Amino acid sequence: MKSRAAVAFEPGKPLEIVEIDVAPPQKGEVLVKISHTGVCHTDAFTLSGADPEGIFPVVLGHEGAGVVVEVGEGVTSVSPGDHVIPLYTAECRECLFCTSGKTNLCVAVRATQGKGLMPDGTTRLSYRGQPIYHYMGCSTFSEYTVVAEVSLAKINPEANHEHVCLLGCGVTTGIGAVHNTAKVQPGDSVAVFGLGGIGLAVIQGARQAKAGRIIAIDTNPSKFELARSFGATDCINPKEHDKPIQHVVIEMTGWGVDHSFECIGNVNVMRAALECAHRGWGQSVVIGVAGAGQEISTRPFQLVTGRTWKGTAFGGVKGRSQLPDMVEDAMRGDIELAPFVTHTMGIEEINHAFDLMHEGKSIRTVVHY
Ligand code: NAD
Ligand code: AHE
Ligand code: ZN
Repeated sequence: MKSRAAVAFEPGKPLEIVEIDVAPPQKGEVLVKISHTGVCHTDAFTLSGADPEGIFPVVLGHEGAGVVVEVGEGVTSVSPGDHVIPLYTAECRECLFCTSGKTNLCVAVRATQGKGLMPDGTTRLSYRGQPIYHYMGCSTFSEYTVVAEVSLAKINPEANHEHVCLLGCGVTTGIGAVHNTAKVQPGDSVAVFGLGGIGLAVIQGARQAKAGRIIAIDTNPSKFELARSFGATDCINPKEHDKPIQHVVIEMTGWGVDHSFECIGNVNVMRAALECAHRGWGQSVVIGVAGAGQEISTRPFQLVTGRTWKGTAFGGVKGRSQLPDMVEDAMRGDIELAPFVTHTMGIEEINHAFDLMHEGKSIRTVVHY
């Protein structure tokens, strides 16, 4: 079938809106009509060429919501008409990782997903007879996309897709990092580096966890108002200080914070986030994604003196099991999604969404078909 799609033909170039061909879903696969998709910084990261797994031409997008159109052979957990959120972290419920009880990092489709392919090693997307690669198992920048059954969370059909698409990545990642990865406890102090969709979701999660002090840090002070409304108690702009930001946080708190979160993808800030964690027990969670060849470093003494460095993917959330309940939370108002949506536009304007992100003017742009 034909589908309107925003295709990244080359790294560093604007997306092109074209009509691509989408082949029918094969065994264990599902054809989904995407209604809305958020634009996450990771889409921009891969488009920039910095992603070691970046492969072109590709249909990016991984923060979507839509409706099942057709299922392939053997698919039992969803049917045509079901409302779904595609998952870039699958949940097969059978692999070593799914059954470990320790992680959400399912490996059922991860190897082929990283190569831009469906689990059988081929692609369902093409343009003028040439294959187009899938992205993160989702490719939500196409109106119709094919996704593995294990990569779909079935959600309440009453949910507002313009909002709950953000649970496909940004908001779930931030909130999940607080509850599943850091396990923030009432009264704990928190520092959040980077106040985009991820950092603001961390702040929302920290408030849910009844954290005490929540220190929000960004070089763009226009983000502070929303950060305060989500629960930040202090907002700091590193550009207004002549000492390293970790020293500023330590001076504000005495010995540092119980938990810090890096939500930017900057390896120097990852170091600062680790080093502002409390002596003896503070932990720092890396959420931001850094480009090919970049590495983190610190003095080992920072770890010897009791700090822990952690990371999280999709906030540790098991998508098929836990995302439907998070959608219910959002419908009840226990997760706030509307304030994240600063812009909405049609797929034809998607390059503007990337411009707004790079200019620091948006939190999330939601694109509709
Ligand atoms: P975003 O661009 O919307 O937000 C980033 C924020 O960081 C901006 O507000 C920007 O002003 C701020 N910033 C930039 N440099 C800074 C600095 N030196 N000091 C302080 N603040 C600075 O991005 P986003 O969509 O919120 O994503 C954030 C990061 O999280 C990205 O790296 C993205 O790829 C990653 N991510 C990871 C996961 C995961 O599962 N681990 C999921 C989603 C996104
Ligand atoms: N492909 C990159 C890494 C990109 C990355 O770390 N992605 C995050 C999700 S970002 C969502 O916006 C993630 O979940 N990673 C775990 C996984 O399995 O992909 C690289 O460095 O190769
Ligand atoms: Zn994302």
